Amino acid sequence: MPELRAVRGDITEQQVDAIVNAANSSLLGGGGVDGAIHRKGGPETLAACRALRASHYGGGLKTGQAVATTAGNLPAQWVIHTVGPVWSATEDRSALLASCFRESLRVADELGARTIAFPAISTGIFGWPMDDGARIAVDTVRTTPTKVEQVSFVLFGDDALKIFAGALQGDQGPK
Ligand code: AR6
Repeated sequence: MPELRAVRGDITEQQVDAIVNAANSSLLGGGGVDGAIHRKGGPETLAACRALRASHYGGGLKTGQAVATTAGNLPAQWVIHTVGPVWSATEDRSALLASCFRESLRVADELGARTIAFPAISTGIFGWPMDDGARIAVDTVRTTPTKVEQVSFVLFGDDALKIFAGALQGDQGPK
């Protein structure tokens, strides 16, 4: 069971083995976390993503799946790209969001990563409500067997940090 923590910050600055990218299925970049990671990762990361598209991921990466590349110029060693679901008010896509966290941990184990940082996947451009996204993130990481020793949730704002800190405390029993 890894140590879980919530920190305020920019995921591209994390000194961890692997950072997780809230990507899209093209794997070729976008806005939000994805844009920031590609800007700082640089040409090596983009080239690795292009190579994935040219090989096993010709059709792109499916929602809920994860795949790793080099982190290029980032302080981390690897970027684990995962594609979160777009929020829907009419369809329950929670299993796909949970799958992003589970699959990212599986890939981290394959790499031998011991420390990993997640952003609040799907809670930006993809519109997922932060409190529900935090609950799914924390519950999934808590219930996924892994060799990872430390999982950091890296949140951009104070509100998100508060919500994740609450989700982390929530399961520790009555206060
Ligand atoms: N560090 C940490 N958290 C961040 C950072 C950062 N540098 N930048 C944004 N956030 P988003 P999504 C927060 O939109 O919702 C892209 O175009 C942000 O405040 O990055 O999964 C992709 O290519 C929010 O809480 O990811 C996809 O098309 C959270 O990270 C699409 O956006 C996630 O926001 C994915 O959308």
